[in-house]
Amino acid sequence: MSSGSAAEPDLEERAFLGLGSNLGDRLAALQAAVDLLAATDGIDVVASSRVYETDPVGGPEQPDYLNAVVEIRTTISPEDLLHACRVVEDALGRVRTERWGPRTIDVDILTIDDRRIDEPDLRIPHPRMHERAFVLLPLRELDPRAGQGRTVPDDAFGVRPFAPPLVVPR
Ligand code: GSY
Repeated sequence: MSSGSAAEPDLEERAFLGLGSNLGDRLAALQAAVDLLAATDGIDVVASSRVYETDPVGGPEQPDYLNAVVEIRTTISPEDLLHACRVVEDALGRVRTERWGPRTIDVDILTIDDRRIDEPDLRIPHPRMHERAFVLLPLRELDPRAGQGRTVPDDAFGVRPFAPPLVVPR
């Protein structure tokens, strides 16, 4: 949802968010996250990758994930964007227990234009995005230059197309 006056438009930035779910109705959770993000002031969701089913990476034994990446335009600060992602996670019933444990929904900021941020709670670009095929493969559908020159570790674990792109509300 856009905000800002016609006289003085807010500066828009292009960002990519990684979505993941491995509990409950995983596809419904990813779509609900897109809908809630799109309903947030200062965030326009413009595109979604396909949805992939992926073997879990790290943590305890846990169910397979569904992962996707969405592209947004945003006029809010990185800190407010992080807050918005957490509001969406909370609204969809995410319980924060184990760090690498299963979750109903995960919304991670991957990049915001060329920004580099290194705060304890907010590291942009996401520090592990280039090591994770479940992030890099869907991201490259939307931004073919992402992780250029790096080998996608797609043989390290399974990343399988599962569903078409999530519906982007207009
Ligand atoms: O990093 C987000 C949560 N997560 C995932 C994930 O989204 N997909 C896969 N395949 N493995 C994961 N391990 C963690 S933690």
